[in-house]
Amino acid sequence: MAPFGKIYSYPGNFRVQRAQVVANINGLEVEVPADFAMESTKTPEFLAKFPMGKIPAFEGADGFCIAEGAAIAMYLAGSGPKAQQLMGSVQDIQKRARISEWICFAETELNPQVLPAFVMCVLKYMPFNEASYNNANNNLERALKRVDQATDGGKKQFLVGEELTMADIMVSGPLFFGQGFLIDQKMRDAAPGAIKYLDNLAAMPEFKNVFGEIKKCETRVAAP
Ligand SMILES: N[C@@H](CCC(=O)N[C@@H](CS)C(=O)NCC(=O)O)C(=O)O
Repeated sequence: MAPFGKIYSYPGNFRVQRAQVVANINGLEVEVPADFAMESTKTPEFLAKFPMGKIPAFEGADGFCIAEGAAIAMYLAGSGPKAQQLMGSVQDIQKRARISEWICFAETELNPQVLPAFVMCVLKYMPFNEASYNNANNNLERALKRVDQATDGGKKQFLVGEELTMADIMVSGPLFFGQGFLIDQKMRDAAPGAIKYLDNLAAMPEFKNVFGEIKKCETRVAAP
């Protein structure tokens, strides 16, 4: 298989893991170089390709460069034989819109709720702010209930239609990640259908091969 491209990132980044799930489904060889160093994102060479200086950042074997985790995953989804399954067919504009709705949901209703606790309480890069912590957790609980409802209490295996799409891949990434430190037993008990849906996805080889065993915390991280 000829390499399709590289994604620059530190290891264990759920935005990259989602893209790897998509690449594998489409049979695309995408490398995540092990020698990546965060400092390299501020070099003139990196900034020339990725002006925000952030990761994940994708560089194609053909020279095409694109940033933003969701855009990278969507580019990989559209670049192989499973494009229609993952993104919906161009004829079925409503299905495509529904998949886009869930992609936007993941990026705006899940990622920003999961990350504050990680940055403030796990990495401790930012000072703890109780209001932001509580606000993010309340919004995350609300979003989990939305997933619970959309999957009919975990009875539906996929969010859109009867097969795996980008909706499931994008939504599950931050929730798999969040279960390790924030989505604790109490939060899981409030949205059991959403958790059943996630457990079903996690057992699929497409996810298991990339995310491995999903870690689940008993109690959420708190103020340091
Ligand atoms: N909107 C971007 C955000 C990416 C992001 O915030 N990346 C962080 C690491 S997780 C980063 O590169 N930070 C370096 C910086 O802010 O200079 C995406 O969804 O991909």
